[in-house]
Amino acid sequence: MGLMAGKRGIIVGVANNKSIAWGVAQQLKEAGAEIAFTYLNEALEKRVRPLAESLGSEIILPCDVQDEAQLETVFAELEKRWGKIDFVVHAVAFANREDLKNPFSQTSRAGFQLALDISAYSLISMTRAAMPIMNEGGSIITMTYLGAMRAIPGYNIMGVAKAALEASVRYLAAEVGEQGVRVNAISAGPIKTLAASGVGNFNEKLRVMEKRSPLKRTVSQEEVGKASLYLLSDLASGVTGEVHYVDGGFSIAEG
Ligand code: 0WD
Repeated sequence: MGLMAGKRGIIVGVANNKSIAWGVAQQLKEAGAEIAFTYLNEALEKRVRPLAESLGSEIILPCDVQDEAQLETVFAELEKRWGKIDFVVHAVAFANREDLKNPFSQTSRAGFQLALDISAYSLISMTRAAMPIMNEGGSIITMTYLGAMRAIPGYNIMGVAKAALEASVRYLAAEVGEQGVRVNAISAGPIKTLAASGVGNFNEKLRVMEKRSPLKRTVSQEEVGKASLYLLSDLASGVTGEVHYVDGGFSIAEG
């Protein structure tokens, strides 16, 4: 019997087989979880559907987190099919390319709103939509980055969005704890994915990790998946409101 046997939940944020969310999905499946997936649009559906089906998933739904009605439909569908759920994985983020490239003070108001809406507000709306069907002992996780804490060149508006995301984790955890639900974030080191391709100097970030992190290497989707399994399972039943680093120790080492 796996750690997640009998547990059901949803993963939002698989774009392709390089996605961090896909690393999480594989670990959860191996541990016995039943998983529903979402895709952002039809182009991504072509990639997500076969991946989801390869894990035996039967619930694969469209979900643009900016569309409140669609988000509610997703959770209504989960209620119809399953009644209750045990976990939510939030692994989405977005910022306009020019807002990542331009000097930070040039960030447009619209770009600020877009990045914060997709990357941070969506955790709030997703938690709101999920809570009515979350079992006691349920767990919600999201993905963040060190750029929330430090001014990392090229991360710019995403750093502000991740800071809002991390604060939201604490406020949500404080609110839903009474219902026996936990909310945590994983702060992952740089991993080559579709989203990462929009961040300037990304290869440089990987090289710096290899040089300066205590483990002297980068981390993998699989390693983020294993830490996610811990936070989503009963192994972490006493842990909530945390930002858990999976970065080879980079954040504690001298710069
Ligand atoms: O180095 C990295 N890759 C790190 C990523 C280090 C630390 C944290 N993270 C975070 C990201 O900021 C994000 O929150 O992990 C999360 C997952 O990102 P990922 O796995 O690196 O990237 P990717 O495979 O691209 O998945 C993110 C997906 C989007 O992909 P694209 O590239 O098409 O934007 O988020 C989804 C989309 O599928 N997404 C949305 N989903 C629903 N509604 C939306 C939206 N509006 N916008 C983007």
